Amino acid sequence: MTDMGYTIAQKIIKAHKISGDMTVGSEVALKIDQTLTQDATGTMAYLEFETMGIDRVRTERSVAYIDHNTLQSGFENADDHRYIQSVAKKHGIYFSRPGNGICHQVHLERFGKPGKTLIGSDSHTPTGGGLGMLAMGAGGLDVAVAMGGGAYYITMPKMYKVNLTGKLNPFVTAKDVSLEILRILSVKGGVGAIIEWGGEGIKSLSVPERATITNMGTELGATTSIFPSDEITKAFLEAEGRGEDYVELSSDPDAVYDKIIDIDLSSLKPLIACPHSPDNIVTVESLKGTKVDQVCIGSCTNSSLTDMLKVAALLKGKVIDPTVSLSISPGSKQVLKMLADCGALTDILASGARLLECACGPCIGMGFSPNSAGVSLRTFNRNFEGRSGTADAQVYLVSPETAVAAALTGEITDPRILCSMPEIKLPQKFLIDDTAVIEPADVAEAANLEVLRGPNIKPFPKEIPQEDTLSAELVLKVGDNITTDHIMPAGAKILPYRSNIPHLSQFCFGVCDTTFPERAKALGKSIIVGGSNYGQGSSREHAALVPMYLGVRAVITKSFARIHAANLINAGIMPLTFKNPDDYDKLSQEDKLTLSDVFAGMDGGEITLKNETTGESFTLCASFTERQKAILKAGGLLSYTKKQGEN
Ligand code: MIC
Ligand code: SF4
Repeated sequence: MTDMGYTIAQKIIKAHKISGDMTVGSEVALKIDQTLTQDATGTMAYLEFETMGIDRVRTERSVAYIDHNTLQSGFENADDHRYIQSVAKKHGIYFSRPGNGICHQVHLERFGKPGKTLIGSDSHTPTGGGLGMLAMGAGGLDVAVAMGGGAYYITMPKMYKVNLTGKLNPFVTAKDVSLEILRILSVKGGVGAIIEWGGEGIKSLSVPERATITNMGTELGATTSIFPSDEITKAFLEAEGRGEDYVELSSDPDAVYDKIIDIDLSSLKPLIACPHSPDNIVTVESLKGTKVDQVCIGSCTNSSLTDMLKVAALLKGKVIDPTVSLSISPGSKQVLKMLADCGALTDILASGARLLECACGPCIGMGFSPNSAGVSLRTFNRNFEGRSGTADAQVYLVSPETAVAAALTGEITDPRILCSMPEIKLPQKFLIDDTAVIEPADVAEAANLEVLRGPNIKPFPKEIPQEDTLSAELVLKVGDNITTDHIMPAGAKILPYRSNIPHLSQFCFGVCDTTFPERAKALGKSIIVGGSNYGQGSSREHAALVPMYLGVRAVITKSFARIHAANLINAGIMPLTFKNPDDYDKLSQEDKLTLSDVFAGMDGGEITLKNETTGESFTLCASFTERQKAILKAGGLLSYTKKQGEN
């Protein structure tokens, strides 16, 4: 670091740094104040935590949420909920019951604190950046280690700043700001960076609006996004009865940024992300008239009280188009109760909307899948192919205002032509009711508590140490921007098996090639090749644990998304990149490959790959830290952590 001023993120990193230096690209170990898990990644994270043999979490606050797998069409999800509840009680973790809301929304309301570090086993953990937290998505194993008091390692990111000027016009929203930055930067544009939002324009954005923006920063591939903590943050925390959690936080005037982007809020129009990528952006007016079958309002991006009050006001006294199915999932019990108390819920129901529970729901394909080839407009953050549960659905991402306009007219409609925007006043005080958050047991009681496990919970797969020579077949070659939804699909049918890796493995890469699991298993040892931004999207470590179970030993790509690369290392799989990206074209599926002198190569940062089928050789980048090399040699983070404990 220089003697220049600090950005907000650099200040928090400096205050939490355990080791490492803050030069861009270096590895920094951070002390983690808070953790969160959700149920789709939580079961595995707590199984990993239990394996570490630590009695009680060592964080300031750890919370286990149940919000993803809430459709209980068999015993599996209910068993997982019961397991998480019992493990939380025993080990010092707060438990947010099913129905209490989506982890990111509830955490923002009840637990997030400016200036603190938070990691969560969910890629949208950066939602907390709306409150001035350094909040990052991570794999379950990293969260387990942090719960045990261990450091969280990040590669020191570059610092980007987005300067907002002006004010949003009616019907143009924080969601449109998120879509605008995706239009500018693309789904790869934030990789290796933290995005700080500032400028005069942020003064007109409430904390939930800021959280919409930091939430969707995940789709840029950014390490995280963050807003200053200011008077607006203070007012929000006071309204949540948590005024004492406020601290002011801003960047130094002479802070240095690697990139500065200016956005004039008053110049923005309602935007829409077209299938199948969040950066496939056009204006809503350009798609005017497109027939819509389904509209979904909710998700951790757009389910705050403000969002829902706007939706209710726009629906009031109207009935939705008879050919459209509209779902509303409020983000939390707090939001739902307040909607009910002020009568807004009645306006929503009277319009013909279907009320879903306060959970992720359709966002992760947990019900409410669109009809075949259906057009679905969603206020969510991801529209990856197949994610909705309907393989040929066309999913678009929009603001709540644009969503209502489509629900009323039956077609994509610019909301600005609807009516005038009703004035929405936020309450001075939110309704506070934490009865759905169960406190952990005290140490004495905890010692006698039993952890309740179900038959669907299978042991963690066997970790296999890397060897000095890797000879294996190229089992699968894929293109650019492969998401973790491609690698390990979710949805109502598959999600119940998140704690059963052998069962889950049948679905691996199902979107790309249904023969993959069988072929990989038969080979016993294999290599995957991908294009750029491989592993973008969800933080699910299952996208690494399942390939590990199927025998994948290395993944070679043009570039990786941050969390997935870390998850691969944690699973003992080598993430390697082509030194010359054109070498990607020299490899074909079923080629026999050899990587020799792997350990010396890791030390030197380069490994030679020989394609035995064509006879060609070329260089792969293998830049790992000492810790990462030790993890790979041990076969994964769990074995590494156990070994550390033995020493
Ligand atoms: C998602 O939005 O893709 C999820 C489901 O929340 C995931 C977590 C998971 O796969 O369980 C995420 O974003 O990390
Ligand atoms: Fe849940 Fe969707 Fe948010 Fe993921 S993106 S946490 S599935 S609401």
